[in-house]
Amino acid sequence: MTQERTIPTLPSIAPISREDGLMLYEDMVLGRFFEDKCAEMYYRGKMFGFVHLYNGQEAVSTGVIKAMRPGEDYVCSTYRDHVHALSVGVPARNVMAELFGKATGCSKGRGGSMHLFSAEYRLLGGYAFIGEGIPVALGAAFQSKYRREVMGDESADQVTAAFFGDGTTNNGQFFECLNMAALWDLPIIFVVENNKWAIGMAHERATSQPEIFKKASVFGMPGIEVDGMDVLAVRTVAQEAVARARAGEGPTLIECLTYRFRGHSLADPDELRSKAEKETWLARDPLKKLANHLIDQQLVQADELKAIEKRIQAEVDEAVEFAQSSPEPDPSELYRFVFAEDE
Ligand SMILES: Cc1ncc(C[n+]2csc(CCOP(=O)(O)OP(=O)(O)O)c2C)c(N)n1
Ligand SMILES: [Mg+2]
Repeated sequence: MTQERTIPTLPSIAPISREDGLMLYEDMVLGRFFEDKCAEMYYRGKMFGFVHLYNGQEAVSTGVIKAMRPGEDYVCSTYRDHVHALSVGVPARNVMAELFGKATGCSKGRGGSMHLFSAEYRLLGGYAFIGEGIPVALGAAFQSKYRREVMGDESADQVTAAFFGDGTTNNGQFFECLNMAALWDLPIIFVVENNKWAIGMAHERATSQPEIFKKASVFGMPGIEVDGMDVLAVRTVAQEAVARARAGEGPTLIECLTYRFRGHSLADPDELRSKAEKETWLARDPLKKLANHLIDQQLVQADELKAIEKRIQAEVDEAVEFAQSSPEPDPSELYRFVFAEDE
């Protein structure tokens, strides 16, 4: 078992409304059920290629993206991208179809699991190379600022969120982009999903300073650590960072302490992590944490949450039917979408 860090707790969590609580729960359930369905399809031999699931990390995607203006603001992901795509609003059926390589997929069947993209929902992509998305996100943040300040476009107040893992923070792009974002006060949030592992490499064995949020300070940027299993805590921190970015006050680094409940990818037998470590984190399941909180606060009743789960399961099942019955991309269109087309 790798060394445990003390989980930070926010001094006061902003009260949540019933409406927001249900919205956050629904988004996390969608992420979880979607990924469980992917695992089922993969192990039944229906889905191929590398598939990296997000189970356990849902509070990060939901907490950050739902604090933004999903579909208007920009989100940049990694190869672990299904749930980010769902949180920004890409319909589950178009994400699932992409995983089946179908023409109805959000990347038109050209991308697959690691390359989800949606111009409509401003999802800047999933990326197979680690750190590859960070400069892309930086560019999106730069163009918002440029359009607003140089071209006088008042509507260009979009914020960009770049998601990436703990292991990725040892790569050069991370430091280069932190530097430029701070130098130019860009409207960007760097969201580190510290799940303690980079495939089979434990975080503390790979980095000289395991507390990643502290790396922000050398760039003069706020760095915050947050319990990445607590969606309300993530959301509170993200709301502050989004407000700062939108107000032109520059970037923030948020380190979310989280854990993946499955192996690195569906091809990983997950034999390196100890049973004790896995059990400790499974007991902190972010879905259960939010459900218990909403029930304790008497904002919802258990059967309302059950009804949401039932509805989402039907949505995920429908997504698979849609994906399976969708056509393959037409071979005559092999070279289409390599370059942008005029509308
Ligand atoms: C540039 C580059 N180097 C190496 C790899 C191989 N690789 C794939 S995943 C991974 C670990 C990344 O870990 P982390 O950033 O913590 O993300 P997580 O998988 O935990 O979400 C590595 C090294 C890669 N994809 N890209
Ligand atoms: Mg990791």
